[in-house]
Amino acid sequence: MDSVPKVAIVMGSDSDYPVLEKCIKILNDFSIETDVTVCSAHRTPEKAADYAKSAEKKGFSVIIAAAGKAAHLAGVLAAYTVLPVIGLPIQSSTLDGLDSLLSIVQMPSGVPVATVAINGGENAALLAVQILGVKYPEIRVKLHQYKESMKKAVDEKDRQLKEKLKLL
Ligand code: RP5
Repeated sequence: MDSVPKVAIVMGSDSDYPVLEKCIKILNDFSIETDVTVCSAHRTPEKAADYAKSAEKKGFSVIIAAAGKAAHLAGVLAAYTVLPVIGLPIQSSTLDGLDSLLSIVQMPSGVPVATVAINGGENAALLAVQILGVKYPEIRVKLHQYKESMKKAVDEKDRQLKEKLKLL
C-alpha cells in the first residue's frame, strides 16, 4: 500500500455520537484510519473551515460529516475542500431528521454532498470504504467479502423463515 487510507469523521455535537458508533466500527473493521472530531458549522465555524481546508494535506481521502437540525456542517466542509464529503443526517429534533436530511441533501450546483439516509451511519462508512476502494485494491477485496457475508446472512434468514412456516 503506497499510503494509509484515512477517513475524517466530523460531527456537529457529541450528542450525534451514538449514530457514529457503527460507522466508526465498520471503518475499523476495514482497517481504515479515522480521525473523529466534534465541530459545528454554527458554533465553531472557524474550526469547521480550518478542518476542511487542512484535510487534504493531512492525507484524508474522504470526510464524513454528521449533523442534525439545520445541518449545514457537511455543506460548509464541502465548500472548503475538493475531497468527497458524505453527509449523514441525524434524527435529533422534533422534525424527526427530515430537517437534517433536507439541509444536507439540497446543495447548490458546484458543491456536492453525497447524502445517506437519516441515521445511516453504516452506509456512510461503507460509501467511504467504496470510495477508498477505487484507489486500494485490497479494500475492494474486503468489500467483495463483505457482500458475500451479507448474502449468506440473508440466505440463512430465508432458510430459517421457510423452516418456521413449515411448522405452522
Ligand atoms: C447539530 O445540532 C448537531 O449536529 C446536533 O445534531 C444538534 C443538536 O446539538 P446539541 O444541542 O445536542 O449539542 O448542530
